[in-house]
Amino acid sequence: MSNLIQPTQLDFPLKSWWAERTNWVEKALDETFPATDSMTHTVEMMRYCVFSGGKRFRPILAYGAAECLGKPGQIATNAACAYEMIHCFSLAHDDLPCMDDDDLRRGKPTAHKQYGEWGALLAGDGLSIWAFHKISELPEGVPAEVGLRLVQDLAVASGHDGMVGGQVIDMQAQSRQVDRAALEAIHRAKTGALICGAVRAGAMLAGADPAQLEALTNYGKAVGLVFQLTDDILDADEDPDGVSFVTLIGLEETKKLVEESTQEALRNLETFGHSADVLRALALFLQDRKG
Ligand code: GRG
Repeated sequence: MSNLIQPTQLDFPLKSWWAERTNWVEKALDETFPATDSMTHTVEMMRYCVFSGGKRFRPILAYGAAECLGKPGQIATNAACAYEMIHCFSLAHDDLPCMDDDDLRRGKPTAHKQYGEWGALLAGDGLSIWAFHKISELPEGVPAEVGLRLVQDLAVASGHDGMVGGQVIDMQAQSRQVDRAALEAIHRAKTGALICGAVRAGAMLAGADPAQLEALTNYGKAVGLVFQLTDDILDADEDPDGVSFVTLIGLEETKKLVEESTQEALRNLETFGHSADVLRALALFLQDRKG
């Protein structure tokens, strides 16, 4: 298909851009939970969940959305921290024996292997609660109504209609058959909602108008789906019988869906100029990601 937008058409320095913003969010997270001699055991455990080598993809999207609208990415730092805190809490809980029962995460002992089940639970709880404080700390000049919407959005993305709800359906699906529509619904809620929420947060902080917010929300939904589909592809060898698109529709069909959803993401950026190249580059990177 000759009209597909391909990575080579973009000349965006994604690697260095990403590395710089990773530093921004990690510095802010470090300041939020400082590693001092007198830090409590709670902070130590929360730091363990947050500083164990994640890609920081959700913060990266929040920064990208803000910059797409011509604002300095830094305005999204508190929101970026909040979405990363929710993400890290979800991983600590997901790894617990009552859910995935994993011993390793990012090559290191999972939170419960390091601190026991109560430690992983409470560190996750602490992160999920502080995320709401962090996102309510607004950069100068951002109206309080935007702050309210950010808090509500974070609750929607991570709550019963978003990540938690998706995880519940996923847990139920382990013991019953799911069809393609049900699996897509799980993916969109469990993984996609937080990814889309991060995009929307960056956009709202940058003062997106309703049309821009709608376009970026659609972009966020599409990349959220691509993220989970590519996760299914990357996990296919490790868990050949798991609840995944590769198991359900096969590798080739899953790759086709990745390509279609990537193009859907890119179509939603058509009304934006070169400032959206960062989001285009992120969508294209995601389509071919190897980790
Ligand atoms: C128990 C209240 C309560 C909530 C927990 C466990 C849970 C709800 C949700 C789990 C959601 C989950 C684990 C989704 C998986 C998403 C996913 C693909 C994670 C991997 O994300 P990456 O690749 O990870 O961005 P890194 O390591 O780079 O940060």
